[in-house]
Amino acid sequence: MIETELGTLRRSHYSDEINSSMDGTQVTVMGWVLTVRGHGNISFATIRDKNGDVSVVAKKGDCPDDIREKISYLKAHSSIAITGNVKSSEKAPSGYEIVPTELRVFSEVEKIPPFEPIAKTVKNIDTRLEVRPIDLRRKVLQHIFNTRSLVLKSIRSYFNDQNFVEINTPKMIATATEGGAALFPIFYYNKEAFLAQSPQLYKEQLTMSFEKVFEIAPIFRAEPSRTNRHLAEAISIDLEEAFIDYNDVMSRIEEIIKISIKTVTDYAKDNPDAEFTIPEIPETIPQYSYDDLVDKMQKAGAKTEWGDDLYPSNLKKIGLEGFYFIKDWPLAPKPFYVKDSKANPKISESFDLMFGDLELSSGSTRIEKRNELAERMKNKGMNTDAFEYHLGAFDYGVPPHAGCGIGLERLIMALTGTENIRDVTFYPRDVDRLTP
Ligand code: AMO
Repeated sequence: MIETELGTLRRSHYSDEINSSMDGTQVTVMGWVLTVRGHGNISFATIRDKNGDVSVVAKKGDCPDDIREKISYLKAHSSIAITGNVKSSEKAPSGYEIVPTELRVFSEVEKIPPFEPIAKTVKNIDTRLEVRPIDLRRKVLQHIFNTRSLVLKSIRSYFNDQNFVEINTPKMIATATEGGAALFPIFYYNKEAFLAQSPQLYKEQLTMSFEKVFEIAPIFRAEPSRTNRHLAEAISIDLEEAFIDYNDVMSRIEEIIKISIKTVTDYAKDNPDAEFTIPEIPETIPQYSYDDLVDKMQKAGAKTEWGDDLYPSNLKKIGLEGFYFIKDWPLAPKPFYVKDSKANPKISESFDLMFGDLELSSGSTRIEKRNELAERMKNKGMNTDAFEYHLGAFDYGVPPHAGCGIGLERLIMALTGTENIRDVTFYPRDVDRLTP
């Protein structure tokens, strides 16, 4: 009888904690079945755990017959434990194999997965997303999501080292902050409310008390477009700081990008099979003004006017690559909280961080005076009464402040050379997808 319950059995080693010098040691490994092959009197299996793979060789005479037979019938993905003895082996990729003495099959797989667990690429992303839990077992994605987790850890450490306070702001809110069109309405008891597009107003308010704050949390955008760079639910790394302006925020972003690149580079060194395309970063990230780029685009024959958005196709035309900032955007299309340039009221103290034609972040100096903020809202046709909960804070002295939001998924795309935003998102949400 092959046991099926975990009971008191526990793993003794992860795959990477065993080596060929442990010849004869009894170990218990746990994981899921990657591959199985049977040749009459011998069965081979590869078990994968979160750190790597273990080869199991069940040979007639060396291990109980029922275990050898059961192993030969196992299907990929079954979740199992094997207790056995380590045997050094030159043939095994890790230099050792396990000769099993006990097997537990916790959950047997009934289905044939729509793709091999060892598949490097699977053409149709929807096929993968439908069975996301097992898609995420593939090595390519394991590397991406392990890296994503480490990048988040290093960014959090950066903020902690710099004495930022980690905040959490409401995700069910009363008013739009980034323009009205891309909002998800929800029922909030008997009122209409929205999913937050950004922690914008709350993070600004919190600079009044904590000065330096950051939040890493979902933002919700009812994006109507089907692209490889837009999600309906994305993770934003937001920072906001008192007594600084947008130039200081760009310096912080530069540090964050450098730390993130180092994290990915270190990971790739430790995991040579992670096939990332890691970007280079110059000592200082170049800064281009909006004016200069419009000029360049016009000279390159693009049909663009001052005031237009800078479209990816036009950015491509002027050959901008890698990381760069576009700063001093026209004020008019910017959200109401963005400060105008005192030298030229048509221009804002704002920037976007770009990677090629992909926008990774936007940020700005914010307005800190109530009358200016209310004026901007009115000019944009907004109802200031609905924002009194925010405007009211400005009656009590909001410090000069600036900040930005960095899209985590887009950052990971840039850091690893991933083309589709869905491949850096555990469970992507878009126009067509609300499950799994
Ligand atoms: P913005 O709207 O530019 O600015 O968003 C900031 C960053 O968030 C990411 N992002 C997205 N990523 C994937 N899918 C989406 N639909 C999506 N929308 C945004 C991008 C983008 O650069 N409140 C300001 C930030 C600030 O000024 O502090 C804001 O939300 O990488």
